[in-house]
Amino acid sequence: MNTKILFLLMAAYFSACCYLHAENGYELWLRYKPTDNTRLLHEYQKKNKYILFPANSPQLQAAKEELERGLQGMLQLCLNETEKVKDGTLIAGTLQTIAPYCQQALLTDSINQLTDEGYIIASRKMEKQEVIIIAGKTDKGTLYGIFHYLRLMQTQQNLDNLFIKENPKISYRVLNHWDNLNGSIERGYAGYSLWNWERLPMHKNDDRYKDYARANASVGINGVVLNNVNAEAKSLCREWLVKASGLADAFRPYGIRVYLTAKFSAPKEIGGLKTASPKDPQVREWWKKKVQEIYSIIPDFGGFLVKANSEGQPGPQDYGCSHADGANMLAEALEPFGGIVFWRAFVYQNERHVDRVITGYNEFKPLDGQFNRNVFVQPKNGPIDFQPREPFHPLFGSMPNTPLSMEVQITQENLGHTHHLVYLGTLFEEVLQSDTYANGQGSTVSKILQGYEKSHHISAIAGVPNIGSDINWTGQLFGQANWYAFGRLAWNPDEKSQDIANEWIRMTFSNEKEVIAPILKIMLMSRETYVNYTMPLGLNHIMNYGTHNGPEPWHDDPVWTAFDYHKVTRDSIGINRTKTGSGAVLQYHKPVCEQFNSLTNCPQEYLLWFHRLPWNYSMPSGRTLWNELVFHYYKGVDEVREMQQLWTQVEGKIDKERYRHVASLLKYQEEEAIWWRDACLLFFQEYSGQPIPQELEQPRHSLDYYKRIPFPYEWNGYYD
Ligand code: GCW
Repeated sequence: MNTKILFLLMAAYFSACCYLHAENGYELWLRYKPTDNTRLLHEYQKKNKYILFPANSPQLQAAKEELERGLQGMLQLCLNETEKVKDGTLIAGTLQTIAPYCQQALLTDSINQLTDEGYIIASRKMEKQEVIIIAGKTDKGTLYGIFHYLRLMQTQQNLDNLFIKENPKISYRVLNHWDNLNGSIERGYAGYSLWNWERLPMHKNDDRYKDYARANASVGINGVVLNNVNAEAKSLCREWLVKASGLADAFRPYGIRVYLTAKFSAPKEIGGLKTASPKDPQVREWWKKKVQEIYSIIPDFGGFLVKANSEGQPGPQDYGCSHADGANMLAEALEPFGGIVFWRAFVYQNERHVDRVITGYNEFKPLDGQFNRNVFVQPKNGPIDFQPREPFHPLFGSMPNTPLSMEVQITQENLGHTHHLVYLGTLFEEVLQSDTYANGQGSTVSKILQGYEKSHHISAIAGVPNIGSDINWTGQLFGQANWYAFGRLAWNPDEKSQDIANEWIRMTFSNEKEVIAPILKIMLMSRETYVNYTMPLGLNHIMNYGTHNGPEPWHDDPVWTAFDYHKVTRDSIGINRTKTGSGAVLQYHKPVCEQFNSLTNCPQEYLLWFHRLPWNYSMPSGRTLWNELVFHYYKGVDEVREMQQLWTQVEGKIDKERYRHVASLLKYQEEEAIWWRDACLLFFQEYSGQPIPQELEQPRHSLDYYKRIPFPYEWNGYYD
């Protein structure tokens, strides 16, 4: 072969390798790149020289495979299996599989005290040999333990003298996919649904399913609702159940159960009955039979998620029955199999004179204690609808006799879709750490959710994911951090969002300080930045009516309009929800109620949520309300520019591909932030009649221009 051809072949081979190794984000936070700290590398290699890990179940096999992947990637070690303890042995399993070693290490009692999903990671000296034991009470616990152990190395922690004992603080940690059966995703911005219904159930051994399950298991997510809450009854037909069983099979080794949404009218739509009334014995019987059928196809089926009498969905109220009547009918059918009902509390009236903020509480609070023991009532984190900032939902702390699950949104429906970098860990933490004062000081939402574990032996947190068929799963790479943070907070709702971000950065990018510091700063400021340039000071729901991205405070339609949310006039802006207004503050316990009610004590972030104020109202900063609003909108844009600057600091320190991806989206975000700022201020200025100070960069276009331009992505789902 002549040298020229050889050279060309080599060049082709080389570029193919580069292509294969290009960082496209597919590996998420499970990249297992070689440990670049030589001291730690040697230490890790020494401690993982031998593996004693009898894996006799699919979950243990999954755990072992993950361990192998991690050790190979990070330490370039193959699993060197041993049956005898030697120096540097990693022992993993359960009391069934590694009992003698646990006994010898005096760990048996600690393991017995674990919950079903808990684990221990402990360094021990055994027969003078250094070993590390990873033991769960169950196979699943061991799997979680392995992920934790790998995370220690991914984040370059010291492995000396380990003693980690972990139990999840919440037992149901569930993703609520809004995936439609035709492959589209309601409010999904990262491509199409991962579920390939056409190929299911035959083609279930798809790596994409496996990698999805690995990612979930790595953060402890143990349930996934496969389909949209705006449900189709046909998902409960036998044919579709069989398809769903393929996914259940694919996820089972990773400790994940599948759930389905249940359309309340299913007995009519697919069961041939004349009614779906909970009062009708035939209807109740139909659900029982349907549930039996489901368990015959999916033996570990999780249960149902239901959106009823909300935004046009059918429900028990259609038959003069309550939410509890409806939920209990399904709960009774599921109970013999250990299944659960998640009954959503996201309801509001169509009458615009009723304050939307108070309706969920008003409908559900009177039903406290009337639900079966396998029912969760599931409010969203706030009382409106996944806005960039809301006070916590007043049902938290008000339903002591009914386990509540909290639903958060990971997909950025109202937070800039996938073009805006917004780390949601801080948003989730803000609501989890809000003090409800239900049982005195310290009754945070987090404690309320955890408390149901003691009182009702179940507890839950749900998240609407941002996952789709895009190669990097979430569209914007930083969307991955929101998936990650959701899982970590569902496992332990008292974890700090900052620590979670730090961990994610180390696993996703690098352990180098120069990389961590700027990215951490970006992440921690990003949510407040978004609030600043879109809906500061408690404003909300002024985004585009259809897409929910981009400003449309002028939206005025016969149904719900932006005016219902800001109520702007020439005199004032905001909504009076105090005791003299809609009374929403009264749904909170004292002293929260008094705090929100008082103009001077109300946190500034919620000011216009609870109070209606004149434009010249004097703010604590000394500015008028108008000038304060201007200040926030401009600050938001400045902060996006700061985020861009910070991002340039990692150029050359991380791979080109992901660097460029994020840089390009940050530019896009800046453009949209300016759009938000200009459009909102020009619109509100029509009412305030006050100027945008001359020294500030003036709006680029007229209000008329902003009202005319199309929204970038006309979403054509549910509302069309
Ligand atoms: O705010 C709305 C969303 C809908 C969604 C609904 C809900 C699934 O815009 O797309 O429907 O919330 O949570 O049920």
